Amino acid sequence: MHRRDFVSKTFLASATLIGGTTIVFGKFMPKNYTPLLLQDPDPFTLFKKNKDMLVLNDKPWNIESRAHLLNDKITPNSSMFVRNNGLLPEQIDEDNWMLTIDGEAVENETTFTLSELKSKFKQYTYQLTLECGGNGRKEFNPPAKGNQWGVGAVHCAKWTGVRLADVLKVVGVTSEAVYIGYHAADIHLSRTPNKEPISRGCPIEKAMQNETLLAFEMNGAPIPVAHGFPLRLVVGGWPASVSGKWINRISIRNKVHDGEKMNGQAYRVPCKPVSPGEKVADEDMCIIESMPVKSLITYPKTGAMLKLGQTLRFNGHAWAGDLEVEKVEFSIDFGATWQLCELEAPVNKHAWQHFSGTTNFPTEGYYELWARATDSQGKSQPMVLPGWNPKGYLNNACHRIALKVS
Ligand SMILES: Nc1nc2c(c(=O)[nH]1)N[C@H]1C(S)=C(S)[C@@H](COP(=O)(O)O)O[C@H]1N2
Ligand SMILES: [Mo]
Repeated sequence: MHRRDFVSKTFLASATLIGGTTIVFGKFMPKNYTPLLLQDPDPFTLFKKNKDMLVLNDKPWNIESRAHLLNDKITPNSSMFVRNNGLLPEQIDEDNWMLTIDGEAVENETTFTLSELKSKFKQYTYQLTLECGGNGRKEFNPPAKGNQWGVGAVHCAKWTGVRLADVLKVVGVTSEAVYIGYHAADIHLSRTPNKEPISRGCPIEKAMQNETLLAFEMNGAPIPVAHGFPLRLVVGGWPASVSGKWINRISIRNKVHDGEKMNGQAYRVPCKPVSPGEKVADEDMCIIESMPVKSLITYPKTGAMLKLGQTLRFNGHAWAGDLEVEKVEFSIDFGATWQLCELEAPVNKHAWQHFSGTTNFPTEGYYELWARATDSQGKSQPMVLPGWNPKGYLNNACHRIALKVS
């Protein structure tokens, strides 16, 4: 099985460790033997994920996080959702990893080794919010095909790498440059050679932003395999599909990149609002760029039981794509009245912001806590569902949790 191959090649080629534990008699292990623990690993063990996460699909792996698992200010690997369009790369050789910069609008096509990237350019660390364009898809009606994400396809980890802009300046970008497109080492589900699972990108202006990184570390350690080891493009605030994992080539294009999942209906929404269920022609669909304002209550967990008279202190995160979040409000009366939360500034551009608040409950019974964020242009989250679209993207409805006071 391919997954097994991947596991044995990646984890066992040189190491005598399983998940950080030494295989004591590893040197006596037969050459092509796969330890029992790794023969059919569950995804939680394989990817070191919290067991409360939800596996939506195993081929490709799609694993969703949950609001209460995202309470940390910096999301740890154990709580990060995984979204793969294809199969994981089968062989990852960090020492010989290359990144080629090519395309119609490159001055000098250049190939860098990973160690050249690390040594030739200044390194930066940013916390960057990555949300899948389809986060919240499961609420749309009529339903949209695709992974039925609830609220957990978002994370904000700390990425370290070099600025894509610094690399592009060295290779040279002609005045024709419009877009960049990434290419990666993952494998198409059909296993057709040269067919890519996904190859997306962004306009050259976004690529040139200070925070757009070619990252090789996440949260101070090598990037976990599922999240793009050994090299990932990280583009905060835009659909996470722009942040290519396992990248080995970036093309500087003289037109909008036309790689896999850039065309047709993928990662696009109707340019003008449509009625639910309506068919929309490809030419009337527009590429999703900056993600809309959104918030998530990460504490307490929905279903929390409170004592009457107890003051609840709650908290969460809010983000707004390329913009900042200006305010977060909460309601315990189904939106009849709203109060302001405390809101922290982002640690850097495109990092989510933390909100918190306290509230008391007048009597025993069932309550809901709702949160609503507003961006720096005055746009707020919709209460329930935003505009229906054929592929179920951009659901930024208010997050709500259930509470019982007794
Ligand atoms: N090479 C490659 N990059 C990829 C993908 C992929 O399938 N292959 N999936 C994209 C999508 S759709 C999302 S939402 C994010 C998910 O990132 P994560 O798995 O680190 O959470 O990665 C993006 N980058
Ligand atoms: Mo995605």
